[in-house]
Amino acid sequence: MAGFTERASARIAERLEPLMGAAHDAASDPPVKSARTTVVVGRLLGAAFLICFGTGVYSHLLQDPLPWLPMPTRPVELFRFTQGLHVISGTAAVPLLLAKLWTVYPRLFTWPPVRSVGHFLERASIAVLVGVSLVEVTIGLMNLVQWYAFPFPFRATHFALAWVLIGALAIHLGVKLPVIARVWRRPRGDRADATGRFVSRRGFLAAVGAAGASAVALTAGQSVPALAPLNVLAPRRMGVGPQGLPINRTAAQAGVTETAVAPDWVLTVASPAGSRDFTLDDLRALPQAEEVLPIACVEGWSQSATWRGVRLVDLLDAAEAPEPSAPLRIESLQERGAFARTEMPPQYARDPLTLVALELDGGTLDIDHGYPARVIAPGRPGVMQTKWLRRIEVTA
Ligand SMILES: Nc1nc2c(c(=O)[nH]1)N[C@H]1C(S)=C(S)[C@@H](COP(=O)(O)O)O[C@H]1N2
Ligand SMILES: [Mo]
Repeated sequence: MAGFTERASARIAERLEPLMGAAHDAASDPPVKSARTTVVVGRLLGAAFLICFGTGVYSHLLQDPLPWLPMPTRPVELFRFTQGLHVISGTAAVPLLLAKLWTVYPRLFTWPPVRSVGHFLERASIAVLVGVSLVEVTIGLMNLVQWYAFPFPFRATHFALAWVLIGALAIHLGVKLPVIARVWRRPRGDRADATGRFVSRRGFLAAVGAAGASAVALTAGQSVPALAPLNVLAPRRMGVGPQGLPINRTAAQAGVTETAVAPDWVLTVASPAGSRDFTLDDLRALPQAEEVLPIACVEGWSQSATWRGVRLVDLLDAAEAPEPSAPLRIESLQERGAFARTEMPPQYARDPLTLVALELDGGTLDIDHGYPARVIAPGRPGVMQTKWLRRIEVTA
């Protein structure tokens, strides 16, 4: 048996040798595949991943708050900024990741696959890093276009894999530190020889840069107003939608086309002090306030709008509810789905900018934007800006 496996592996190694030899030549020969190119692309990719990680953790803390870590409500556009950055750097990471893999791929198949324990750990961390990176950017892009063709929940998976990716990246950087240090220490002039290798390497980096820049330029307009005209790839367009604002889920998709326009609609505000129902006319009779606040979707699109309605603090006052010290429970007319119910930590509930909005940009809320009433609060992800309100509960 042992003899058989030995003979078999010897034969496989024999067959693979010419291939591996060619791969090795390819890895060491073309200047574009030099260590320097790998380090330069790796630096950018590492930066993109770190930005994605930091902004991703921030988004998770907003959506799954830790009780002892209150998140800021200002600046009102903070989440719009961090999430725009998240999606922009994730998009830029795609060409960088492909370029990085291309500069090293022959080495991913070196033979023998494992030389020592250290070598095994290095290769295992790279296998994890490559696999997880590819999955992260792929499901991230699929989420942007709302293509949920995978059998697992997006957010939990994307978040868990992000920690694996950052861990594998830390190990990878530790292992590669000598190479990275060598490249960084060498004086700039010595980094290329005089035979034009520099040009081809520069050409490669320029091509990668151009690919990254166009991927960003053609999508960033979903969150950066100045780039809006260039946005041809992102699914949501600034200014396009009912009342000039994109929609994430329509009233029809949420199954509220009838309940939202029912004549007996009321908004219930409940607290330990009791419960009160407000008709739409009741809400309109309360003092009205106007605020400019963004909808900032986790999927990367965002847009500012002028909202008008009742300040949540005024509504809670009118219902004689105590000042909230625990998360408010907010319920939508929508019956199913993850966003039918949300929780609002007290710092948003007490913030004077938080509105129960009845109007958008000077007109009655479109049914797709949450008619008759929706929440709009400063600094929160779009998914928490609950539409088609039914009930607000202050818990003790
Ligand atoms: N009830 C309910 N509210 C909701 C949603 C939803 O699916 N159901 N989608 C949320 C998401 S993900 C976003 S980004 C915003 C978008 O608001 P808009 O469609 O009015 O632009 O609404 C939020 N409010
Ligand atoms: Mo969203």
